[in-house]
Amino acid sequence: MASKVEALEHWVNEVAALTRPARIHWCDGSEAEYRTLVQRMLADGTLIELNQQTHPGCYLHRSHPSDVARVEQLTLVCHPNEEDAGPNNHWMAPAEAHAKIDALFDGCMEGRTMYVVPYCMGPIDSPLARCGVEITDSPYVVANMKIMTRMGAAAQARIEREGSFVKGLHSVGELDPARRWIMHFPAELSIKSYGSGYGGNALLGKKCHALRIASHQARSEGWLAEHMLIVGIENPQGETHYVAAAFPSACGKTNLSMLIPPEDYLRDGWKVWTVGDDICWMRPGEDGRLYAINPEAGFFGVAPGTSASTNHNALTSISHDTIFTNVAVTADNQPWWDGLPGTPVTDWQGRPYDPANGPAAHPNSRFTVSAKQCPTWSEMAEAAQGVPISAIVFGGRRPSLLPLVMEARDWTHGVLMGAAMGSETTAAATGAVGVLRRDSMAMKPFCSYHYGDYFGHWLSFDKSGAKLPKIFHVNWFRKGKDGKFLWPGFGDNLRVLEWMINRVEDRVSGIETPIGILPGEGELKLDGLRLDRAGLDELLDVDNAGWQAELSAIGEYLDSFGQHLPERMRQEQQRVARALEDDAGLAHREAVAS
Ligand code: GTP
Ligand code: SPV
Ligand code: MN
Repeated sequence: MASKVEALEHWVNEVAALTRPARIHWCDGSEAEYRTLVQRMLADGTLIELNQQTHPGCYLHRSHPSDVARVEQLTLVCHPNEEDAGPNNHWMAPAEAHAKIDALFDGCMEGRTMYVVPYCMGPIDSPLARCGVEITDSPYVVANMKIMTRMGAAAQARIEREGSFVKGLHSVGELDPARRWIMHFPAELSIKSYGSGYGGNALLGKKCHALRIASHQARSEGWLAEHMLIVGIENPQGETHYVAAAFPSACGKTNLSMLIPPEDYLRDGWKVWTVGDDICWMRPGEDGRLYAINPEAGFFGVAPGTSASTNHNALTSISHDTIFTNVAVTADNQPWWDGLPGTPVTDWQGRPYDPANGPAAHPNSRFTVSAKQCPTWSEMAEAAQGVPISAIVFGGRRPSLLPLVMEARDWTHGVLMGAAMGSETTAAATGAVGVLRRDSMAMKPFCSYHYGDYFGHWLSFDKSGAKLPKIFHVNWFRKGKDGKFLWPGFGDNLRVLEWMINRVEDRVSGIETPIGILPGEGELKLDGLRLDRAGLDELLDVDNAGWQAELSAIGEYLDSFGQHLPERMRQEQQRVARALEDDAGLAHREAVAS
């Protein structure tokens, strides 16, 4: 049997024999290595220097215009058994998939450098962390992996100690959408990605490893790998509650994870601590609570909309040592997108800016920055045991029906709320934007196995001795008749988080409704907010007829998971549907009686 060290070498040699690079570079993760890479990319035009007076250490990368987002239709999970992929994934048989993509990898690195990138997802000494190695021919990917993960010698040492790691093979290929695949082999703990240099397609530690491979591992090992931010909310008494929240791509995770409290909250001494902005791995601790780590070390955040008024912490984080991808630039070479002052002169494709060509910065333009640069970065983000989670929040872009906030009556109801999540699609993936689709637990693009089994896995955490977090659902994106958002959002979302924590601490009682517990009169602190009574009523309204239709749509959606759907989910959907019918009946009898 090959020794643990040999396992890695053996695989690297195998890949080199297939891709035939001119050179192999083993990354040590040092600053010197990063600087050398940057210099090389500046020389060949992969990176463009931004204004070093205003933005020291900041560079711009322009991706191929057809390679600007995740590509869900080209993203496959390759389980030996098709059934395991479920209707929520695209599937291909492993042998066929390997053959298809290996043909593309054949000789694809000729004349180029192959980088071997060992990385650790999570604090390097954490038992919850997991390691991987990405082999790539893209120095841009290496530089991003350096920022986004614990990359280099320490990770390699852990891999050589443990022996097991996720194998990720990546090549930018020809950047031709017709020769592009993002393939996952969960049973082999391996990923093969060809033909894209963009974010979630190419930085394999992120969505490919930390969500798709990890969700499969988590299922068999009894933990959860989720598309969630982690934020600590410290009250004026110095008590901190950690909240994990799942919103689909471009629906507010980064913003909520680093929110700035409204003036009066700041004055009272509230503080917010960022632990993670995109991915959360959690498992039950000895005391029965769920403990979470952020497997990442940086932020790959949406640039448009990031401004001094919406997310000052993000703006401060990206004022230096940041890689920008597909943003616009100003006349004095500063990065620019909608929400920033200044005027764009060059668009994201490097053309003179002309509004006729669309927005100056691509709607899915991004920044890559070390989490350590965030003013609210929590020291607990480095804690090996993770942070205890008090509340789990689900939410999406729902222009109507879904109230500002509601609480699940128990874990089973909460799992139904997560499964029923819907959201309007965004620019984070290619395809139409603004189309409402179900996106259970914000994991539609990332759960690598059958959603029915995934709901069952979620339900399995509800067992004796468990001290589970409360589950909530929020909607920051409800619109009024004028088409404008009813809720101010951003920093003011703390008002909703405070209510949740008050519920966790049993300080407020809420109001029970058929769809869940909503804030009672006066329980949401709204002083100083420009929100009229009618707006608040609309935000907290329970439209019985609308909800009955929603429950029936949820029932149909659950049906699509067939035999894999746990019976408890079906029963829960029926319970809520019945409660709505009873409530409508009651309201009708009251109306007749009066
Ligand atoms: P991914 O990185 O793709 O997973 O996105 P994300 O979930 O981290 O979303 P992000 O925080 O980057 O926000 C995406 C967009 O939503 C930005 O344009 C934000 O300005 C906007 N946004 C975030 N929070 C709110 C909010 O509370 N209200 C409103 N109206 N918009 C918000
Ligand atoms: C998302 O789309 O949810 C992201 C960006 O966080 S990417 O890394 O491209 O997946
Ligand atoms: Mn994301």
